[in-house]
Amino acid sequence: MIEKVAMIAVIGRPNVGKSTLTNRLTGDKVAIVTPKPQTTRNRIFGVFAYERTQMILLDTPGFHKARTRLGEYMVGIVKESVADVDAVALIAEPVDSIGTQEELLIQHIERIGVPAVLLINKIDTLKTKQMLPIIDRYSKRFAFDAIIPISAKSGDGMAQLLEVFDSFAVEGPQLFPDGMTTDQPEKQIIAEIIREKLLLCMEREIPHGTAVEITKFSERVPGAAAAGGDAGNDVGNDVGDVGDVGDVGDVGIDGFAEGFEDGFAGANGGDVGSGGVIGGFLNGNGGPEWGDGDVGSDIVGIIDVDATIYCEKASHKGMIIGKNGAMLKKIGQMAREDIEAFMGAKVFLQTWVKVKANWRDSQSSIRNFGYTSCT
Ligand SMILES: Nc1nc2c(ncn2[C@@H]2O[C@H](COP(=O)(O)OP(=O)(O)OP(=O)(O)O)[C@@H](O)[C@H]2O)c(=O)[nH]1
Ligand SMILES: [Mg+2]
Repeated sequence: MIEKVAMIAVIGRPNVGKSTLTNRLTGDKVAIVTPKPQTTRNRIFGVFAYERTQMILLDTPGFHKARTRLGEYMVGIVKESVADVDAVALIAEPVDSIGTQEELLIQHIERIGVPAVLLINKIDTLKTKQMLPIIDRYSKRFAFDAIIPISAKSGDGMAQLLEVFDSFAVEGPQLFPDGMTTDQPEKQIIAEIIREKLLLCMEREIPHGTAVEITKFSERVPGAAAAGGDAGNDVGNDVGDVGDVGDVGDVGIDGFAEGFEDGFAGANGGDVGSGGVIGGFLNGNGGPEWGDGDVGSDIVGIIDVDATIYCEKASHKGMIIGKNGAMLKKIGQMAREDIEAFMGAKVFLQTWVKVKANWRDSQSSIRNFGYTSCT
C-alpha cells in the first residue's frame, strides 16, 4: 500500500551512470545507456515502489557546457528538474577532484536550496581506500545529506541509497498506477532504441547529430488475410512515397526494411535510389535488457514501424547507410531485436536516413523531434 511519494532528480555530468542507475532501480530499461557522453536528451521518469513509497526518479541529460541549442535545451532540463523535486541525487565519477560540472551543479543546488545526496558511482573500478579522499573533498565543499559510494552497474550501495531516498518521501497518494515504470510513450522508447544503436555503431560527432522520428507505428491484426502480402505492398508503396519526398526535398532518403520474408518480398517494389531496400530474417529473441513488456504493451500481432533517422551532413548519411546499406542494416537488426523484446511482438521495421543540416541549432527542429520542455 503506497502512502508516500519521493521525487528525486538524478543529475551529473554526461556519462556518470545516471541512466544506468535509473534502469537498475526501476527494474526496467526506461532509458538508453551507451559508453558515449550525452546519450540522454530528455527528462525521463523511472518509477518503482520501495516499501510504502512510490519513488519517481527523474533521469536527466548530462550537465555540460552547451555548444548547440539542443545542448542548451538539455542543460535547461537539468535545471528545471532540480527545481521540481523533493531531493537531488548528484552522481559523480570516483575521482579525487571536483570538476567544473560538479561545482556548477553544487552551486545550483545551493541556489535552489533543495536537499541533496552525493552518489559516487563506478566504485567497482577502484579500491576501497581510494574512496576516502573523494568523500573528504566533497564533504568539505557541501553539506550533502549523505554521500554514498555505489556501483549502478553491479548494484553495490543500493540498499543504503534506497533508505536515504525514502527519507525524502512525503505523504501522499501514488502519482503513477501500479506497474507503470516510466512516463515515456512506446513510440518514444522505440525512437530511443534506434538512437541507442546509432550511438553504439557510429563514431565521433555522427550519432550526436542524429534524431529519430517514428512516422508509422501500427499493429497488423493477427490472422488477417494476406498479412504478409499487404505488408509487402505497403512497403513498396511507402518506399516509393519516400523516394518522391527525396526528389522534392533538399536531399534524398535512403531506406532499409528489416523484418519478415513476406514483407521483404513485397518491399522490392519500392524505388529509393542507392540505399535500396534490404530485408532479412532474424531470430527475434531480443536483447536481455528490454524486459518483458512491463513498459511495453500486450500487442500480440505484428507491428509495423517506420523510422526516419535525421543526421546533419550528407557525408554522415553515407556513413550511417554504409557500404551497400550494411551499416543501416546492422542498426536496423539490432534495434528490431530490442523493439521486439520491448513490445513482446514481431516487428517489421523500416528505417530511412535524411539530412537536416544544423538541426541541433534550429529551435523548430528541436521541438519537432520531441525535445520540448517538460513543464
Ligand atoms: N564500471 C562501471 N561503469 C558504469 C557504471 N554505471 C554506468 N557505467 C557505464 O558508464 C557509461 C555511461 O552510462 P549511462 O548510464 O549512459 O550514463 P549517463 O550519466 O546516463 O550518461 P548521459 O545520458 O550521457 O548523461 C556506460 O557505458 C555504463 O555502462 C558503474 O557503476 N560501473
Ligand atoms: Mg543517460
